[in-house]
Amino acid sequence: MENITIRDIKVFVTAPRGINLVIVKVETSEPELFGYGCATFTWRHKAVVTAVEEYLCPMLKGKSVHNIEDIWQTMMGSSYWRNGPVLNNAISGVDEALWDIKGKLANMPLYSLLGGKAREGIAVYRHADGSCIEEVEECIRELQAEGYRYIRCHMGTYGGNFGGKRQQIVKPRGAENGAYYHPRMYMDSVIKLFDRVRSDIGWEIEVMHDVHERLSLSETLAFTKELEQFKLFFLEDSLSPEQANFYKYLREQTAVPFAMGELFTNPVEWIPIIQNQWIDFIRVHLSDIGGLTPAIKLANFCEAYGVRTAWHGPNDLSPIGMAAQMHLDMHCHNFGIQEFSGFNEAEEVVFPGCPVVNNGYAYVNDRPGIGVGFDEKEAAKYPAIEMNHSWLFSRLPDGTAVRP
Ligand code: GCO
Ligand code: MG
Repeated sequence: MENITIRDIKVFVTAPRGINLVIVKVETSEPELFGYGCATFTWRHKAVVTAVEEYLCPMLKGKSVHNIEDIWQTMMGSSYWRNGPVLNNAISGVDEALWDIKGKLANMPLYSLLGGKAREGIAVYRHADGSCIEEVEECIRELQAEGYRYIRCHMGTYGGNFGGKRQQIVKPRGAENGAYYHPRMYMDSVIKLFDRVRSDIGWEIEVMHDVHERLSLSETLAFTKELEQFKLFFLEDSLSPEQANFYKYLREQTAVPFAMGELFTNPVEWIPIIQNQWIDFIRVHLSDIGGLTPAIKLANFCEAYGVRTAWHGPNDLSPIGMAAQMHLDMHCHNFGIQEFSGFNEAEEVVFPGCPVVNNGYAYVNDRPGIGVGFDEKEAAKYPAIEMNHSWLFSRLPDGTAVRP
């Protein structure tokens, strides 16, 4: 096989929908051959850019593009301290770009390179949110009209947080600013919401909900017991990764299916909950674990334990990252569902070849590799922005800072 080497690695930050996306481009010794990968850690994007430019690029220049596994392992070990979100995202950018290049060399779309299709379309779910039940229901109906059958339902976003206003939260004197929420009010509002959704909209749709790490073990237990009657497709991130082992107690006491993992960065976090079958869906954020190479292994590991995939698909993920995981969705037998946050018009211009959705199913294109391009000139029209971090400063009524 002809040796093709890495000539240069570039990083771009662009915000076509007001969210900083980080894209890595790996250029090769063949002028027309390059690949793109997603390295989006939007809340620390500058650190990811530095990691790629200052560490990975100098280390990888001149290396053969063919041996992705060797490059991945080398990148992982090269900082000695590893498995953190900044470096994993940087690694993912290079890793996905190398898979893109591999597909181009093979002249195959990634799913085909991985072994071919296990299905023809990718079932996706969308989010319905609003400030009251009626608004959420309106949103659900709009999504149904567009053909979606899986809908994640929220009211007041994560933690039922209405900026602390609607909940009449009593705070102590001198309480810090923050995104206040009240666990009991939050849980009650979600139960009311699902009660109405099932009676007004019916049982035809599959529903899910994201707790976003807002509850304690005992709160989650009580919550799931009440939720059982609404037959959720899954309940997401009821506990934080730091408490992943507590899933044991949930599993023993409730029939609600669990999805977990968008914050995972280290295999020690997912191995026990999969091996013990405490969760039903793995939801890692691909770039946060280091890209496609570890995700393929993780998906196969999950298959052995009957755990299905539901990769994280928020809007702080580039269309390249979304397409990369959709190739896994096409290929992996144990695919479950794909979260999808849509693309706006600007993203579709900046990233030609975005996956398309029709009647609740997503489709990747059949171009070689990941199949999504990156128009550098168009991207430059949407330079990096200062993002609003305020929602991340989550607090309990007495002002205690908690996970967002
Ligand atoms: C989800 C999520 C996201 C995260 C976001 C953080 O889609 O399930 O929890 O919306 O909050 O990716 O930046
Ligand atoms: Mg989530």
